[in-house]
Formats: sequence, structure tokens, C-alpha cells
Amino acid sequence: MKRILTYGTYDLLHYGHIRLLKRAKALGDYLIVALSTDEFNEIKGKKAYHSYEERKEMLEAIRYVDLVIPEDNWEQKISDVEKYHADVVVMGSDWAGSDKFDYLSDYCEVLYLDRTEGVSTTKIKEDLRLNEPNKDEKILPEPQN
Ligand code: C2G
Repeated sequence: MKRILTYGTYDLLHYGHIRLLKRAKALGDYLIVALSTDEFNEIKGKKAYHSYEERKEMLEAIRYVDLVIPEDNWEQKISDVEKYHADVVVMGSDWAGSDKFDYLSDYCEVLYLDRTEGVSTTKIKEDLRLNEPNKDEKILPEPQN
């Protein structure tokens, strides 16, 4: 059984995430997703819209995902690879060459898959914000009488 391991925040789940997970699963038989906890997101300087539990629930509903584990810190990856017997660590190409992943090649295969262009959690948030009517316009003047 070939076991694949990947990491991520997976906030505001979108088709870029799904395509990554689909391709990652196609590389083996069992896909483990190490999902960034809310506390680790703070360390990463990110604030997810959905909580860890909500993001975990959504990931577990995806047919390609076999197991979701918490990602609490940058340093856990070697122990993850050993504990879960991962044969391959897969990430999107935005991580290619990163010192956060390349070193794992001493322990397992490390693969970077092309990132899906045109979609990201940040873009979704920005597009929604820009299309959001100015909130001030909604505040009606105080009644005079
Ligand atoms: N991804 C993608 N295409 C997109 C957006 C994301 O292929 N349009 C991939 C990313 O490359 C990553 C995965 O989907 O492999 C999850 O993306 P994020 O939730 O943004 O993950 P990130 O914040 O990069 O967290 O320790 C590593 C971090 O936890 C990775």
C-alpha cells in the first residue's frame, strides 16, 4: 500500500484544493492530510475562516482523503512520515524548493504538483470583499422624531 502525505490549511475549500487532493491520491492508495490547526495558523500568520474542526469535517467528506491529522508545527513532518509510513509527501508547486519540504527527501519521496491557477482562498476573500456593498451604506440615519 503506497501512502501519500500532504499538508495544508484547506480554508474555504475550493477546486484548487480538490484537484491537488485528487492528484495526490492518484499517486498511491492511501492519502493522509495533515491539516493546520488554528493555533498553527496563527504561527503561519494566517486566520482561517473555518475552524480546524469545520475544515477537518469537510476534508473527511472528500472521497480522496483517507485520514486527517493535525498539523501543529513546522517540525513534525519527519515524525509524521515515520509514524504514518508515508512513501511520498506531496505539495502544490508554490512550495517547490521550499526548505519546509525539500529536506524530507532523505526520508521519503517529495513531489510538487502544479498549483491550480486562478483560485485561492485569499482571492475568494478579496473578491467577496470587493463585491461586498460598502457596509456604511446600510446604516440608515437615526429617525428624527
Ligand atoms: N493548492 C493548489 N492550487 C491552489 C491552491 C492551493 O494546488 N489554487 C494547494 C497548495 O499548494 C497546497 C494545498 O493546496 O498543497 C493546500 O493549500 P493551502 O490550504 O493554501 O495550504 P498552505 O497554506 O500552503 O499550507 O506546512 C505547510 C502548510 O500547512 C501548507
